[in-house]
Amino acid sequence: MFSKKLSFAVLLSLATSVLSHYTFPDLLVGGTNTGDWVNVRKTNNFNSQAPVTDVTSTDLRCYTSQTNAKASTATVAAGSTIGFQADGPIYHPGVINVYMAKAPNGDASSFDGSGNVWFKVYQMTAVANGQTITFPSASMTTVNFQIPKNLPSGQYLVRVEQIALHAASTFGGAQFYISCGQINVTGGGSGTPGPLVAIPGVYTGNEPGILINIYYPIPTTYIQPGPAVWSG
Ligand SMILES: *[C@@H]1O[C@H](CO)[C@@H](O)[C@H](O)[C@H]1NC(C)=O
Ligand SMILES: [Cu+2]
Repeated sequence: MFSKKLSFAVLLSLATSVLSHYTFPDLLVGGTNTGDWVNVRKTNNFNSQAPVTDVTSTDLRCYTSQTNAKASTATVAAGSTIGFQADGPIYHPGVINVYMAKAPNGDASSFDGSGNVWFKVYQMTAVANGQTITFPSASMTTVNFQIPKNLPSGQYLVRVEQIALHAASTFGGAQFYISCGQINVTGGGSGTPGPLVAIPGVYTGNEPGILINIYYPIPTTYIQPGPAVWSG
C-alpha cells in the first residue's frame, strides 16, 4: 500500500515536471485580458511550451521562427500599467525582464525587432540575503509593469522573458520563456530610452545570473542579467 502510494507520488511529480513549462499568450490592458495570441505573437512553443535555451538564437527575440506570427496592436497610454499573463503558474524558480523596442517605421506588425533597439522597462530579480535565495516570480501567473510616462508615443514590441534557473548550473541550462506583444503607446513624452541592446546579443550565457547553481552552494548575491531598467 505504502509503496503503491509512493510510486504514484513519483509518477505524479514526473508528470508535473513535464507539464510545468508555460507560455505568455495574453496581454493585460487596463486590467483586461485581451485573449490568447491576440496582441501577442504566437510563439513556436504554443503547444509544447518548451523554452529557448540558446541565447544566440534569433528565437531568443520573439520565438516565432516557425509561426512567423504577427499580432494585432493594442493601444495603451504611456504611464499606464499593462501585463502579460502566462498559461499557468510561472512554476520554475527564475527571474523576469520586460524589454521594449520602437518600430522604426511606426508599424509594430512589420517590425522584426532586429538591431540595437531593445531597452528594459521592468525586472523582477531574485532575493539573496546571505542565507537563502528566493524567486518572487515563482508561482505567479501575471507580470505587470508600467509603460514609462516619458516614452515617446508610437508603436512598440514589448517582450517578456522569464529566465528559469533550476537547471542553470551548466552552460545552456537556463530556460527562457518568451513572448512579444505589439502595442501602440499614446500620450507619451520625449524621453530617450536606453541603454539599447540587441536580442539576441544581449546575453552570452556566461552571465553570473544565467550560468548559476541556485541550490548549492546557495548564492549569497544575484546579478540580474541585461541592462539597467529605463524608467523614464
Ligand atoms: C495608435 O494610436 C493613435 C493615437 O490614438 C491612433 O491614431 C492610431 O490609429 C493607433 N494605431 C493603432 C494601430 O492602433
Ligand atoms: Cu518547464
